[in-house]
Amino acid sequence: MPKTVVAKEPLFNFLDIHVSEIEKYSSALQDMLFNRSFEGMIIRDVLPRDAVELIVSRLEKNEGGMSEILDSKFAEAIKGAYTLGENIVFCDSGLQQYFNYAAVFRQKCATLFQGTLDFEERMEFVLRSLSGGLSVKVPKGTQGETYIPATIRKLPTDHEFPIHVGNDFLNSPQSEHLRTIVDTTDQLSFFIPLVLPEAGGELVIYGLEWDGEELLFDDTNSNSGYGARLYQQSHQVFDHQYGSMSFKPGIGDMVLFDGGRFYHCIAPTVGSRARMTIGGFLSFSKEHDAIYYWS
Ligand SMILES: O=C(O)CCC(=O)C(=O)O
Ligand SMILES: [Fe+2]
Repeated sequence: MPKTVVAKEPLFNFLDIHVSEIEKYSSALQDMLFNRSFEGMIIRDVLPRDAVELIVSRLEKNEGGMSEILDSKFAEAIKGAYTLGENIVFCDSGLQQYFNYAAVFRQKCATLFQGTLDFEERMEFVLRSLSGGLSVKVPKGTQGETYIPATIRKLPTDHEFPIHVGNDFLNSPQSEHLRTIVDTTDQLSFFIPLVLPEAGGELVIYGLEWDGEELLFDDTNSNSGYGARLYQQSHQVFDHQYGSMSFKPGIGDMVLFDGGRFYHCIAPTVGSRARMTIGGFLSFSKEHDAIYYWS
C-alpha cells in the first residue's frame, strides 16, 4: 500500500512513492484526472541529486545561455519571479514568441542535462509508466511549431506564486489550439525542485475547487496581476474556510497534483536561496491514446 503523507483524515490523498516503484501505479494519471481517487503524488528521486547539482551549477553560470529566453512578463505578473522559457499562461495569444522560446528551450535544455539524463526522456518514462504505457508527447502547433515541455521557474527571497487554479487556463485565448487536441476535463500540474529555499516555498493546496466560471478573485483586490490572491493576504481566510494541506518535496522529487481543479499556491520563500523548479502541465489527448505535457 502507498504511504499517505498525512495519515489522519487528510483533506487530500497524496501518494508518496519512490521512482523505482512507479510501474505499480499504471493508472495513476487516469485515477487523478478522471476517477478522482486521489489528488496528487510525490515521486521521489525522479532526478538524481548529482544530476540536479550539475544542472543548477550550469544554470548559475549561464552555461549554454538559457538567460536568452528569460521571460520577464511572468516576472511582472508575480513581482520578481521569472521563468526560463515562456509559460503559456502568461504569453500573448498569437503564441509567436512562445513557440520561438519553446524551440530554443528544448535545445538548451538538452544541453543543460547533457551527461546526466535527458529531461524529456525522463518525463516520457514517468508519464508513460503512470498511464499504462500511453505515448507521451509535447504538443505541436498547426504549423508544426513545438510547445515547451516545461519551464524553469525561479522565486527569489520573499516571493511566492499567489493562490491560483489551473483549469481556468483552458478557457483562455492562448489555449485555443490546445483545446482542439487535449481532453479539457482537467489538467494536472507537475514540478521538480532544483533548489529549495532555507524555509517557506511549500506547495499549499486548498480544499476549494474552481467552479468553472468566474475566477474567484477577478477583482481589483486581487493585487497580483493575474487574477490571483497573495498568500499573506488570503491564506488564513482560505485555510479557515476550506482547509489546506502543505507539501514540501525534496530536490529531484516530482510532485504531480490536481492543480487544475484545486486552488493552490507556493508560500513565500524565506532565506537567501532562491527556490527553483522545473515544471508544467499535462492532460490526456482527446482520444485518450496519448499524454500531452507542456508549460
Ligand atoms: O512551483 C512551481 O513550479 C509551480 C507550482 C504551481 O503552481 C503548479 O505547479 O501549478
Ligand atoms: Fe499552479
